[in-house]
Amino acid sequence: MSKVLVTGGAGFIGSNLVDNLITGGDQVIVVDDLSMGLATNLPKSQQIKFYQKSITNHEFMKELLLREKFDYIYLLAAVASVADSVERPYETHQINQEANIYILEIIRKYHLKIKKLLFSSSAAIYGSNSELPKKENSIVDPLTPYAIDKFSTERFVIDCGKLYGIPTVAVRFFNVYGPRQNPKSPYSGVLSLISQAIIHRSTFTIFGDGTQTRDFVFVDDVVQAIVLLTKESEIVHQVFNVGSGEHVSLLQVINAYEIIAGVSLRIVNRPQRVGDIKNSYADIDKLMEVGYKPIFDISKGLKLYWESLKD
Ligand code: UD2
Repeated sequence: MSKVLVTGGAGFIGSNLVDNLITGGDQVIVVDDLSMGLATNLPKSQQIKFYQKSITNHEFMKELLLREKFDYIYLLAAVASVADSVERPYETHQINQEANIYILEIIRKYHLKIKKLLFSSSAAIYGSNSELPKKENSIVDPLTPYAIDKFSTERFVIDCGKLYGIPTVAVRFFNVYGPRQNPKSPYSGVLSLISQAIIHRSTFTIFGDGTQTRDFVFVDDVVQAIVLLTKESEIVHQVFNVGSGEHVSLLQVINAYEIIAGVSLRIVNRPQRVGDIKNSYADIDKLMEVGYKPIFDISKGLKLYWESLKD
């Protein structure tokens, strides 16, 4: 049994990870301010302790880290909306970078003996680089406060990990989707917005002509990847893309979803969003070399997602 900290553990990816850890017998401590997450996302279990706190609360985080002596730490808490980071660059920086550096600092200063710390970065760091598929050593071009914070924290986590002998790893998520994705903001993941439109029989807006492509990766595959990277002690101070390794257009995804849900979406077309990337998909060879094997293709993943929404 390991003791694990998951920041952002009540959120979309975090709560799916927590399910997996609980099943594996771990003791899990969740820190989440519920800005996007929901307490009801967490399974009812003696193995979980939940703190509704912001990771920017230094006093709380320091006390928690010194008291609990974690084996593994997953840094998933973030303001995930790129648009929000453009509106509030300083505030989102406190969460997306500063709070994470503080956690590293406590580990360094107090010589905490963790087995692995994983930081979740994003495909956003590749910015306008049009190279496809994106490799971990492709040129990065972070264009927004969100992407800048993700990239610099990634570097901190990896290079300070090396410098101070802290076992760390970072991952760059592509377009993650699946149960518990929150459709609350217009900048939420497109598949959560399409789901909403299907459920409420409302219109769905396609920005652009719908031929833009994305690497949609089902959340269970993401959980598989991040658990593998933390538990494998040999893997340190590296960054990995986390995607499905496949890419589909928005129109193809909509079509597949319509068949699964048995409905026809009412679609409105609007001009392409400013800064929208035309094509994005991950080269996942590096991740596959260490044992990752994506299990859910888009139609399998969409079916499971749709089932979870019907429940
Ligand atoms: C994703 C991430 C973002 C960042 C980026 C990196 C999500 C939610 N966002 O942005 O955080 O990491 O990748 O490249 O995972 N769309 C519509 N109608 C809608 C909503 C979206 O047509 O109502 C389009 C949108 O313009 C885009 C595509 O669908 O072309 C996917 O949009 P998204 O917001 O799900 O994800 P993305 O790739 O812009």
